Amino acid sequence: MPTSEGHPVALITGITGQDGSYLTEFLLQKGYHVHGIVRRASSFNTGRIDHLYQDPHVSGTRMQLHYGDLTDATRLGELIERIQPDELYNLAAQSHVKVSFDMPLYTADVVAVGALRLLEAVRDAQQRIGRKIKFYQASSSEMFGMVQETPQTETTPFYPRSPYSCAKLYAHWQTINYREAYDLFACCGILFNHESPRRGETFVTRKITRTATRIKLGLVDKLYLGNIDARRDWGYAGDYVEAMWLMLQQERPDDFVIATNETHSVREFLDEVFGHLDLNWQDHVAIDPAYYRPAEVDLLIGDYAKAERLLGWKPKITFRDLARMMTDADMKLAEQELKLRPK
Ligand code: NAP
Ligand code: F7E
Repeated sequence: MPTSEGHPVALITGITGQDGSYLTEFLLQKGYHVHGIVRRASSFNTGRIDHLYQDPHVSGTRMQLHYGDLTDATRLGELIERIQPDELYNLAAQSHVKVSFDMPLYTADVVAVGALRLLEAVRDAQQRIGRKIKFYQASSSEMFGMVQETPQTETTPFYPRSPYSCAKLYAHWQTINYREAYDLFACCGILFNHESPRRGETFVTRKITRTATRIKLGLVDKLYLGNIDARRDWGYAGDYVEAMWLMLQQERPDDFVIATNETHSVREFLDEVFGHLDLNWQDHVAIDPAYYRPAEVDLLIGDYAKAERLLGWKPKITFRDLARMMTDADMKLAEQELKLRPK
């Protein structure tokens, strides 16, 4: 290792997550050799990347998985030293905002200190191998929290409102600090919410498309939600991973907002999804305060002007197309469930 044979080498933490799966597809198409760090679990957690799996015994394999965890500095250092990636994408996180209120210390360990562990390992490995390892940090629009100006840009002051966003802000500033202090090629992508049929099922968009399609087929009757007045800038994950890669192809490292420049409420997402299914969401949605957060982010809307100007990036999938894409994909899952259900 590395068995790159002329291919650029990428290492991805969080390869089994939504973004990790789209980024792996993207990089493989670009000719990269992709290494991914996977957590050990008692059942398989590679469902999102199984279609990309290549038998390591076959020569020419360009995707390899390695056990590791962002809480384990020794392992991270060893993997970076051995793989010697050209580019490292840090996508791993306890990424659920509501869960971060239940598990603040764990969230900080993985999200905040985890990023620092990687930055230290990169700094160390670079000195040994004598060349740069480009680093991408998955920063988040949640860092804007109680927004200080609208729309939010790279210069908008941060005001985090959850253990998750406080941890992301720590990782964000450490990434910038390592760039300035040690000349690391390190970029932060401040990504606004991005969704897809591979979105985790407890995030609000996927929870809605998954349950609405099951309601349509009579598998369940109710959808329980929290604050449906919250507004987000929702884009498509497949569009957003390209922006991550573009950041690492620039002459100079920098930070970028990636967004759609539109904001929609959870209610509007319900309108799109239930409307597409010829249903009225008011007949099925009930509010359960258990889904409220101790502190909420009411409104997010980004401005991707800098990314468009310097990276030539802009989103392709609209809000309506995203809602329909997710609904259609979840309808297939609901149909399978109906078929397998005992009569
Ligand atoms: P996701 O689907 O929740 O995936 C998170 C990934 O991190 C999974 O592969 C998960 O592994 C892994 N992971 C969790 N804890 C870990 C640990 N201790 N050690 C190693 N790996 C660990 O998240 P996503 O939506 O793809 O988001 C990717 C990144 O972007 C995250 O850092 C997220 O916080 C950030 N972000 C996301 C959005 C968004 O809207 N999606 C917006 C801004 C920023 P398992 O599969 O085993 O759980
Ligand atoms: O909530 C409201 C909830 O959990 C969106 C992560 O990827 O994006 C994501 O964080 C809104 C919130 O995403 C339910 O209160 C109502 O206002 O889908 P979400 P999030 O918290 O915005 C950012 C950019 C990240 O970085 C994060 O990693 O929807 N909401 N009812 C609900 N949310 C959930 N999850 N479940 C509900 O029942």
